[in-house]
Amino acid sequence: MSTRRQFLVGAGAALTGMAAAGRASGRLVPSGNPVDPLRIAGSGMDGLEKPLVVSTWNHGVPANAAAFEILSRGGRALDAVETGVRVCEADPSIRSVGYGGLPDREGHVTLDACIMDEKGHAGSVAFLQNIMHPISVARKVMEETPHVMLVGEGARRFAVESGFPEEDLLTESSREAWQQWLQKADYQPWAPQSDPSLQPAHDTISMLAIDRNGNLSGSCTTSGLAFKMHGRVGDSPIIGASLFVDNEVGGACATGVGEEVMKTVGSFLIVELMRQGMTPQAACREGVRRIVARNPKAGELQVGYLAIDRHGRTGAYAIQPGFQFAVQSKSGAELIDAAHWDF
Ligand code: SD4
Repeated sequence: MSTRRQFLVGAGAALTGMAAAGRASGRLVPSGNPVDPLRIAGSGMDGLEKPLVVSTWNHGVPANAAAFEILSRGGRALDAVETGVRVCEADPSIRSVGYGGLPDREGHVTLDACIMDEKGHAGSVAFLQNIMHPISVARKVMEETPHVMLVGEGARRFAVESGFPEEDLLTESSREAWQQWLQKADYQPWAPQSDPSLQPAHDTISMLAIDRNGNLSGSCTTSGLAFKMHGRVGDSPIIGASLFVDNEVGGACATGVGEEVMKTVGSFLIVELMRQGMTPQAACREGVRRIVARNPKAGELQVGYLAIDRHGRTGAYAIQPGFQFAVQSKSGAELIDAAHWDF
């Protein structure tokens, strides 16, 4: 199996690399025997490289840079994964996360996020509106309440009481995209894969980091599927689906059609497979295989998994071509095309 990689050195080069990634075809060499995931060799970084941060899609490059700044100073993985994804939450040009996210079919931006630390503590928010940084609210749920998950109005109230400002997250360009969608109002929440003009709608950021002490944490934040039903919540705030971290084993995270990830409890599955000895790459591939095996329409959907084990070995696998993940360590920053299913 061969994997296309782009090495990005320094901030300027990172941006050049991101632009190039946007132009890339995303085509990859088919990935081998689909029935024996254990035969897939590990790929990604060679392992034992700490600290290390990985995240989904090309917007992971600047997010990783922010996270790595913390890790390289000896900081905690938890701080890194929160700080890293906040970069995307605040960026209005990223129309799938936080401020500027595409709204639901009624025009409301509703956000989902979760976070997990090295001790197995977890926090999450779902269907949160008017708060730019759901990942930080999720962390507060984890650290300052006896609960794991707050949703909707309760989550918003908790955020405001915790000092988060309320703001309108619907940007002009996302409003225009919604109004254009309304002209047909064709309800196909997974359409972005088949409609290239909506590709940016499908780009949740999930991040995993391992710090100098070998501790793991993960985060995930999204505005969810574009033009979804009001009230629809995907995998992104569900611990075990979009994200799972076990310090003794590793971590896994997801992007793509959340319904498929939830039905297979994808990230938990991948961590458990790594516990049984699979490489991160083989485990991600098996996560994809479970979806493909039970859903005859899987070829029309995208789900991408990314995993890291406690040694710092990484792996990624997607249903379709086009899924990229960003890696940063002291060796530099990379944007890598994930392997994909060979239908
Ligand atoms: C969801 N998993 O809401 C998210 C969407 C996503 O890349 O990841 N898009 O189902």
